[in-house]
Amino acid sequence: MDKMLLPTTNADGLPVVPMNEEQKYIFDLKGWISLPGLLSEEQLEPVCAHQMKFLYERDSLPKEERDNHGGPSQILLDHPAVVGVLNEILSHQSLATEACYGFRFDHTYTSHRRAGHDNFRPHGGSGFFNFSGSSHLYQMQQGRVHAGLTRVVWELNEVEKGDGGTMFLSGSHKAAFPRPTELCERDSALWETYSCPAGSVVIFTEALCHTGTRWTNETRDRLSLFTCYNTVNAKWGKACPPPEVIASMPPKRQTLFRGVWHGMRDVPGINKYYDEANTGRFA
Ligand SMILES: O=C(O)CCC(=O)C(=O)O
Repeated sequence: MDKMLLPTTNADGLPVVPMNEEQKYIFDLKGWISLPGLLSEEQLEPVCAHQMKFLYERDSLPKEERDNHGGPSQILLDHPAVVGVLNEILSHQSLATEACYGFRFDHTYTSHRRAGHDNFRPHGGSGFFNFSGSSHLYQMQQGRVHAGLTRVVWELNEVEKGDGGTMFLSGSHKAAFPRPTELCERDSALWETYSCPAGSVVIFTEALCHTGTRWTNETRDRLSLFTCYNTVNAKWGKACPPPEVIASMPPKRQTLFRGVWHGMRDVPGINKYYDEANTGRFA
């Protein structure tokens, strides 16, 4: 793959952090990877405040901030370390330029969980064998992988061992056999998870079997964004941020919200740009 055309900086001009060889191997082997401690306290504080207002006092926010990824939370969308991973596992080279990401935003939600909240519902797996309409697919060639629908979980509060972070059946994105129910019960030794400081990211292919579980920490809530990215010409979730929110972003970040198509030849015939007529909004 010619990597020269992949963006080398994010929308704020920060250098993209490419995946190293160990990270690539772990992601392909397990189907997920964690990137601990990506945000400083100065970055984290306004993001957390924005998420809480978005959840509980939405009308108090200016219109251009009324979205999970509005206002201060837009920096999460294309954090240099996240772009580095998505460049490697998801980007479609022929739709990427230095000014335009080779992948697009799919959908997101924010989850604020107090002790006792339970989201145990294992789903997914065997994505290597899925056809493309599903989006939950995983492909690989010698030295290269493609993860279709990819989830980036931002953990905005610390997650300690036993707290109840997302759990993964590592390797199940390539599983050939149906998953036996008893191997996926909550206390199965096959589940893997993570602990991390506030401001960390966990990235996984939706082709992998995964689940939430019970949040157990009585003194610290879980506050997470579950943001999905997809191939430029495919979309799984329906939602898209309001136009005012996208309009408030720098141009390269806006390319995450372009229409869902590929095309060919030169712009505007090929989907390497964002403008108000080329948006993923349906309504
Ligand atoms: O609740 C969680 O930790 C995982 C959520 C999940 O399974 C998903 O968003 O696909």
